[in-house]
Amino acid sequence: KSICVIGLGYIGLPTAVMFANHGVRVHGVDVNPAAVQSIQNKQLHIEENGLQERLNKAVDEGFLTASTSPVEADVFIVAVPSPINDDKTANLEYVRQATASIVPFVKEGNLVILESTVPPKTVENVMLPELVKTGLEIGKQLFVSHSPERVIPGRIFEELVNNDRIVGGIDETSAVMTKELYEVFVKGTIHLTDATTAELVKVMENTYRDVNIAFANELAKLADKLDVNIWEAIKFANYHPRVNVHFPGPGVGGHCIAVDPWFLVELGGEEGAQIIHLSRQTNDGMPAFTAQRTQAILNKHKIAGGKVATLGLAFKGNVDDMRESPSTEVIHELEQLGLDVVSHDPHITTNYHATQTQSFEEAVADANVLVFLTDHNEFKELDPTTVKTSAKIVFDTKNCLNREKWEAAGFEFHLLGDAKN
Ligand code: SAJ
Repeated sequence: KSICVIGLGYIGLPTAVMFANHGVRVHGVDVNPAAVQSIQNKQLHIEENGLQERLNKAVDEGFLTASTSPVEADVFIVAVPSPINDDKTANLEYVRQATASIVPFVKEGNLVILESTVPPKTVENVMLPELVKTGLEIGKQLFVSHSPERVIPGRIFEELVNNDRIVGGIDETSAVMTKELYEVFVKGTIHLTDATTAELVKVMENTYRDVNIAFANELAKLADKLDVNIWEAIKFANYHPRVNVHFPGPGVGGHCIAVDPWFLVELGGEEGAQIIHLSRQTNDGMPAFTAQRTQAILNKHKIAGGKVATLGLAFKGNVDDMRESPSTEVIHELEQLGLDVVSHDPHITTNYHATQTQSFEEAVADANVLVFLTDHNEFKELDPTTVKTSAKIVFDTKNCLNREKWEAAGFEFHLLGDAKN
């Protein structure tokens, strides 16, 4: 079998590499010539544990090639972005264009798989109208399915292999063909269903997480009024066998959880998706809440203006991805409050103003408060006795620091969701 993967980003590239490492001939396609060239040169344009060595193997053994236009293959896998527009409606242009781009190369007996996360009915309403242009009879001569990726950045290779997969076919043959393909490397169970159910399942999973995090964020704000540490309360609640409350933070970022729930809001309208819509608003309000808490800390110390060191720009710990990062919003809100903001991230070298970030030492040196926004291991492992900063005030928004250690080192410690300070 040969596979043509359209889109060589966070999902397409690891998937392409994985098949290539299992002896399948893979051709990767990306509209960005720089991405294609970097893959040919075995250079990574994204950071992911284990990707470099797997890419080297795939290219060196000749199983992975790349170019900016598709080639003929037995299977086409579409893994392109499906973002939202400014008005929060789904932008399916990339999915449509990627599908259109393979039409001249698709032959009888081929299988087309969509991996991108999309609003339910996208395969039916966006892909199939393009694929009928092949002149092939869908479900008889051309097979189509949705096999949503469900891997978490940072642990993609582990999860690609071990997670269960949901495969939805436009008919049973398409689903079975897709299952047989992924069995090359998937050890988890592959569950078969129809395409629309698979689309909904994937969007549901991310929405479940968003709603649950919004619940945690709401609880964090309530805890502030009660003088309770919400992290401790959540830990105790989660000892219950049927409770799994997620964790609060400075906001929800990434290209999935902060995006996909809008697909359901668009589908349901104001009436039909109220909880989902409210959760999005709660989570989107957390950067402003975080900035206000920072301001309150400075006010308490009668520091007017003031310099804030924002530590962590990535959307979550141990990744280099800034897409939809709440840190960007927090910085924006702090600047709106008239505060001077410096930033550092061990994984990112330019901030959202596209200017160079500071080193940790530079960022904290004369800051009035250190605000930790991302739970990178580098931050968790910091030895506070070596941190040289004038004001010695810390605000931990992710509960990622060891409070006792920082207090023992002479820092005043503030925690989001804990009003004790
Ligand atoms: N976050 C919280 N509190 C939590 C958990 C996360 O505030 O308790 C924040 C994170 O800091 C981050 C955001 O939420 O800003 C999203 O992070 P995440 O780790 O929850 O998820 P992603 O976006 O990295 O990956 C998700 C995963 N989906 C689920 O766990 C249901 C992953 O499996 C999907 O493949 C991925 O979305 C995707 O591509 O859709």
